[in-house]
Amino acid sequence: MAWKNIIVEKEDKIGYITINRPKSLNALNHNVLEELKKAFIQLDNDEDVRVLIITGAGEKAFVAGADINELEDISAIDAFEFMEYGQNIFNILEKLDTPSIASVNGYALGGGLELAMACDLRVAAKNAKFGQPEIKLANIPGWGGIQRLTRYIGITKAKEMVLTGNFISAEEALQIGLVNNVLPKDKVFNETKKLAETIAAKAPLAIKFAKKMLHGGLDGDLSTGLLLEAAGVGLCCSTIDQTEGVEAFLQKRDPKFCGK
Ligand code: CO8
Repeated sequence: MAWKNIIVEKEDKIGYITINRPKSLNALNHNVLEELKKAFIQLDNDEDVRVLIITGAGEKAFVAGADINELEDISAIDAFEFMEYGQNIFNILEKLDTPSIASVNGYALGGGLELAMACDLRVAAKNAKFGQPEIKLANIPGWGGIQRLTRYIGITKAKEMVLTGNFISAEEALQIGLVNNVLPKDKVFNETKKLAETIAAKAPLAIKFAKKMLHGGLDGDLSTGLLLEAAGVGLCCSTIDQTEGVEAFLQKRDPKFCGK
């Protein structure tokens, strides 16, 4: 497929998606979202890809939000449908069997933070800034920015970010649990890659079930989550990779996982 707004690459079990509109700080319009959806599904179905890394092109931004040009004069119904459309794509990303990491190389604002939060992990450059500034446009986040932010950082800080629209630094994002790591700008991509390689070396079915049980548990109550976990352990016990993992440990060698 010829991509117009994103760059899609793969190398050594890692799929890379770069949002490529640096002049607009990688703002998300309909076309970008549609391409992202196709890329997520394509790379998730690619057996050679075990982890996705998502980043933004250029020096300044991961993604500076929804493309505000598309929001001018939008009707209420079109805005509602655009929000549902984006939610659906970010839900797809969050629930992919293939884990994803956002390499946040600059601003992650509005839809940009919502995209980063739909990834499983987030690694940020020291200069990155995070915010849900929709309130400054007299509106509110609509692609999960209220729901996911509250789940990640708690009600107190989420309310502050959503009601003020203020940006927070990468260091603060680390302190409040919004990102997994903060690194100097020139190291962030390589360190994200190392993290991806660590996960890519694990058994993919165990990764898939860990994600499923985590999200299934979050959507329900504790006892349902615990039941899912127990069932997930049982499922992992049916895999060749789990037998290999245990045998390799007992034989004091590195495991060779086959993905079955
Ligand atoms: N959409 C479209 N273009 C953008 C966006 C965006 N979200 N962000 C930046 N750009 C463009 C600028 O217009 C500018 O274009 P040009 O060079 O043609 O003038 C270019 O990118 C560079 O931006 P700046 O000159 O502004 O760069 P600065 O370094 O001065 O500032 C900021 C960087 C702080 C990131 C600033 O660009 C900014 O505040 N951007 C907007 C951030 C924002 O509000 N994001 C949320 C968008 S809304 C959203 O995500 C959900 C929508 C919910 C519904 C809302 C309905 C109204």
